[in-house]
Amino acid sequence: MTHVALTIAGSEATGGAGAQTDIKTFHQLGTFGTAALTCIVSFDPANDWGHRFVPVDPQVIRDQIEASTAVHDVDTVKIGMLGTPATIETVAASLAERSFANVVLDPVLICKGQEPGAALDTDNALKEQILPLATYVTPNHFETLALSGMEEITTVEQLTEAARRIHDRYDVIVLAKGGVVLDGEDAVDVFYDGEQVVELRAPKIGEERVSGAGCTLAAAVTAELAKGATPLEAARAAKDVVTSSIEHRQGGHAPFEAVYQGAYGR
Ligand code: PXL
Repeated sequence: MTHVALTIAGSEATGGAGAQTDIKTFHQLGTFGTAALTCIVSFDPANDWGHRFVPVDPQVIRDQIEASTAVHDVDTVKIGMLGTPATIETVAASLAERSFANVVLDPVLICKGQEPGAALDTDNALKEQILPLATYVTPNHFETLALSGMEEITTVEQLTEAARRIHDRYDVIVLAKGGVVLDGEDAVDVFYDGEQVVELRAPKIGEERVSGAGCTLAAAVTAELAKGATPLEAARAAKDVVTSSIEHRQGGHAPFEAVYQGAYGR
């Protein structure tokens, strides 16, 4: 039987991020992908590609998670964008009702197009209700600052300190992403599981962020864990998947490009 991976995430219609990215990554890594949608994001070409955001009704989110977990034996789940405190409460309750071996959280804290006030509520709800249920978290530079409480992260040493703090505060495995934000030739991520600190490096491909890289990393970790990889093996494989997906990125009419997972392993 093919291992199943479930994502609980938002739809991003252009296929560059969110649940679409997760499903593509799951498939590319040989898992059977399933998705419960939490919100619908539609970029607005007439408004600087801002995010038009519509939450999915909480009951419908519950129904989707129920359907997916009733059909399949799911032990590994990825949490992507949740978007509102109501959605967070619903997903937290659905997670708590079941026992997943692996809950990989991509702590998407803010999204362009959301009210700043609402975003603060959402951030707090995510920290209070979802993080305690997560086993593995993949924060980007901004999210690492927010979750660690550090004032600045400009070096790999600081990124490592932040990963330690997040692990100690929330008792989760941490894969903290330096991305293009830290200076230097390499894109550095730091893995910390409470015992070992491992720096994962790959030469930077340009200095621009590519849409969907973070979603792809967390989804690849999820797929690898679903197949039985150790947390560190999953992190290493995920780094390779992201590097390949950025190398094979897809341009379009928007001012940003999007990852493409389809070349990995071919
Ligand atoms: O990359 C973060 C992200 C996650 N999920 C959804 C998104 C985005 C960014 O656009 O739209 C649904």
